[in-house]
Amino acid sequence: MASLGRHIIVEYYDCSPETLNDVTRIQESMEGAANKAGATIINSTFHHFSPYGVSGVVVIEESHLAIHTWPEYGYASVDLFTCGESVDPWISYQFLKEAFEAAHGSAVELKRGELALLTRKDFDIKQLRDDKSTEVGDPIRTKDVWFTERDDKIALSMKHNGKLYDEQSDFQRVEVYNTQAYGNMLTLDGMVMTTEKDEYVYHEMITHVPTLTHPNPKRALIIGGGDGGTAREMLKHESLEEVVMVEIDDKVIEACKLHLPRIASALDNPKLNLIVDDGIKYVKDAADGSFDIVIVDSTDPVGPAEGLFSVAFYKEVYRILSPDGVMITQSESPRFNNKVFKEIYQVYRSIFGVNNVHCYLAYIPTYPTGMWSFSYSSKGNAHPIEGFDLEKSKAFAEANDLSYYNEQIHTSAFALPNFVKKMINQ
Ligand code: SPD
Repeated sequence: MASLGRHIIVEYYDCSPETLNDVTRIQESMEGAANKAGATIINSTFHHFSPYGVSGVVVIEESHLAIHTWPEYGYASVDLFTCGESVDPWISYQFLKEAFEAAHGSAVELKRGELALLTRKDFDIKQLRDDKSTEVGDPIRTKDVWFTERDDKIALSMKHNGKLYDEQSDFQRVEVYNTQAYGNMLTLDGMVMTTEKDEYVYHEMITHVPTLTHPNPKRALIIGGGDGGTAREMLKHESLEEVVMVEIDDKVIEACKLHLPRIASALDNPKLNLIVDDGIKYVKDAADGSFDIVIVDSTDPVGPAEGLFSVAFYKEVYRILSPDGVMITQSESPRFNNKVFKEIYQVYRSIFGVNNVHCYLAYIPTYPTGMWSFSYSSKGNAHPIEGFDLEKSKAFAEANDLSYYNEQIHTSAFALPNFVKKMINQ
């Protein structure tokens, strides 16, 4: 052996973009490549980047295998670094070429630690280790596969055990991950929509704030909300005579019924009028004054939800609200989505009037920055705090055993930090 290690620097071209964007498959392939070459895996860690790309490392007893992928170019760069005679990195090279369906690849082998250039130092191993670590046992194997949602400044990662659902619908990429900390999680185009463990915050706050404020709500409309959480909360209000939900993407409904059944539990409730269609069109065709509450439970303002953040759409919502009607929207994170946040409040005020638009906050750990905002806009005089019936709200929260919402949360949610007030000139 003329060197301590062999390092193959690899380029794979014209690979399958889908494979290169699938963190679970990449991890399995890299671990498979290590096993096939005769290596012993110690640990591995893999990240998926939003909107696409995967990075990861497999640490082996004989050194490491590392990867970074650019699905948009069908390109992967890989380092295969092994020490010792028993592992052949070229076996890994061939294995990965097939796994990534690469049309062609190129590789350069470097000798690392050429023995001719090294001088062996004598030292007593006992001086470097404590007594316990001199006992050689089985290596501890850990596995880290991460989903990451990020923009260019902030990232949020969650470790997961794999993907349960992955479909490209006509509108967006619909995925469900089994996360280790938050249970099953729905993502749309790589953005976290809801998780089993913290969904209640969003769904209780988007629903009960307007429904317990409006003096006498009878008809409610949910635009979006395909996971079913908002509908589930809405149906807890027995005084409502009609709840209509219009979701554009039946794949979202399918994914949630299959893998987030507690959130989707109301989707088959006969009291819910579930329509799979374009919410913008539905609102445009609805009669004047036909709903007391309209909840816009949208994704972020990219892709299919973009139109749900437009002036024209909000004007139509205003038109279909009854005289005391209330519109609620999820209005993004003041810190993370600051531009959209400021803009939409200007738009709401131009339509509903400066004094009829209120922002309230809730804390959702799996959304970027954890601080999430909702807008409350009333067509009439239904003020969210003045004259608010605390007793009714308390009784409702208790009777339904709610996890986040109560009468104190209702009123305190409208207390805004100064930086948020400033952003919306309040
Ligand atoms: N970035 C997260 C925005 C999520 C808004 N909608 C969530 C849908 C839950 N019903």
